[in-house]
Amino acid sequence: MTPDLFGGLEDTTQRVEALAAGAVVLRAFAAADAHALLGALATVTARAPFRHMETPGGFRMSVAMSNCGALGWVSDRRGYRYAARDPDSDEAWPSIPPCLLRLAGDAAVQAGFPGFVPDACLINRYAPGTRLSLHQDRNERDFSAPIVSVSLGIPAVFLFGGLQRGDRSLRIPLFHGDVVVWGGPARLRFHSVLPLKEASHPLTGEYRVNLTLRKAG
Ligand code: MD3
Ligand code: FE
Repeated sequence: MTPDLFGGLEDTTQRVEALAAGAVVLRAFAAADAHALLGALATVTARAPFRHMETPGGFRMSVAMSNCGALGWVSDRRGYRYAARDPDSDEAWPSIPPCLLRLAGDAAVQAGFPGFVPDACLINRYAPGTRLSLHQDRNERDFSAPIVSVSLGIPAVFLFGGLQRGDRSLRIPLFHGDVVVWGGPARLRFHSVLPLKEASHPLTGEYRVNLTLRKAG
């Protein structure tokens, strides 16, 4: 445990946990870079502010989202897709900050996916009570590339299911600094995030921020 600047204690011990074939949790892998990552993300979200997208069925998503990279994930009444421009500004998405690109590549190497160069990063912001319902990530062109996810701020419980919607799921708590790499046979597994509990973190306040780095195009 490491004392933080705010009188708390943070577990900064890096550990590798194999979750399933193709899925690896790198505990606290991003802990040392978290401050720099959040600073770089503030620059991104000043240009591409968080917004609540609409699902194709007309519901407002409770997770607030933005993107960086050549492509960004968007949802509206027309469906889910990747787009080169932010529909709110009609400008290109900000580029992926170099510290984030480096972290994602390093994490992918640790998990056995060398040469991972993401072109899209979805930024999800969760307030307490926010959830993400069961889904697969299948809008990307090439499922042979993994997805690298970085969790920052307050904790969440992630449910990791199977290849069929009704398969049983594993409950995985994700904490500040945890990085997960999902590739190979794990790439198309269903997953969801349970409603977040009220908490606060010195670097993010009442929020959890999750970054998913993808090769979308
Ligand atoms: C397993 N995000 O943005 S990250 C998403 O915590 C998403 O915000 C969640 O699911 C979040 O699509 C979960 C972990 C994650 C990301 C992609 C996956 C797990 C995955 C793709 C395949 C299997
Ligand atoms: Fe997902």
